[in-house]
Amino acid sequence: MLENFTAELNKEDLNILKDRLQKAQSILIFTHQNPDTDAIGSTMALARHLSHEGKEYKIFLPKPLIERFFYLKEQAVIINEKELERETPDLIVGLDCSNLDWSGAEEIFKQKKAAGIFFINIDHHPNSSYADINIVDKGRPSTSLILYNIFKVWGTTIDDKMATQILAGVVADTNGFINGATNTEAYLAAGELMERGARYNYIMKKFEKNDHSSWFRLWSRLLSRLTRNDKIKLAYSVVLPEDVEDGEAAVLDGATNFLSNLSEMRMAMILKEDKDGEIRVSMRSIDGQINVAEIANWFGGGGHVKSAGFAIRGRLEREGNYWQIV
Ligand SMILES: [Mn+2]
Repeated sequence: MLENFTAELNKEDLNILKDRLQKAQSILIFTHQNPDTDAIGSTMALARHLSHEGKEYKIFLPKPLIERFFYLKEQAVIINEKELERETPDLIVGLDCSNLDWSGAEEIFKQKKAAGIFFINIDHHPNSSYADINIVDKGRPSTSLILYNIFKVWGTTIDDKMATQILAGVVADTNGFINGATNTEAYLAAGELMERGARYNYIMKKFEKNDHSSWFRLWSRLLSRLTRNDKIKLAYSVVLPEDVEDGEAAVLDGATNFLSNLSEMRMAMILKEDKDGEIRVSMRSIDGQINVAEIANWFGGGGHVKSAGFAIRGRLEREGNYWQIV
């Protein structure tokens, strides 16, 4: 059914990827920092494939996996930055990560590149092509779907758990099949993955995040702080450290998606201050004219034309009707 989608992938790159995965004695997988569902879903789907193949691999995550993603995880060795420094894998695969400074361990990865370790990059963001082989397609709804198409070309076994990992990435990156990334491929692949046993209802339940009792308190604060700059048509609000119990990226993305419903504005932005003195900024282009990926890249972040983010050090302070970073 989806041959037309797999046709867009460069077969030569896929052969090199297959060959490298087969020959590697040790593989390291990484994704972007503050990983979202597509980052974890695609990472775990590749991990599951490697387990089926009897390959040895480790996964780098700058922070421990949060509870919301437990249903996607594999029994893999997960290493932190300190442990990453000591690793000397034959092959490093990055998933859903647009450039190395978004990995959470830029310097270490650059050292490994300089040491001659082979890098492969699989992603659907505007991407810096940091690797030796770059399997990047900006038109794809999710990185997990690129991986799915690679697996189909290879004839890889896709069991129900792997189908769930892949579909979770699609559901999250299409915001439940409603945002601009939603296309025919997303729907067709979702149907195929459900036939393969993906737990669609469970993914949707996890995705809706209605189980947070702190959710309403957060939303009421967010809306009370909603600020509009009518001159540049920017709507923004802020999340302070005391508003959220855990540092879930979902809070940020959900809120920015909500603000992007303000159709008379050109751009929506949420600034979220973390307890460790970092401010994470999530942006959406409402009119599609402002390229928020360019703004994010300028601040060392990443993302898409219509949806992007970055992080800076600082604190948020109210100044009259406005908020400023101090
Ligand atoms: Mn993604």
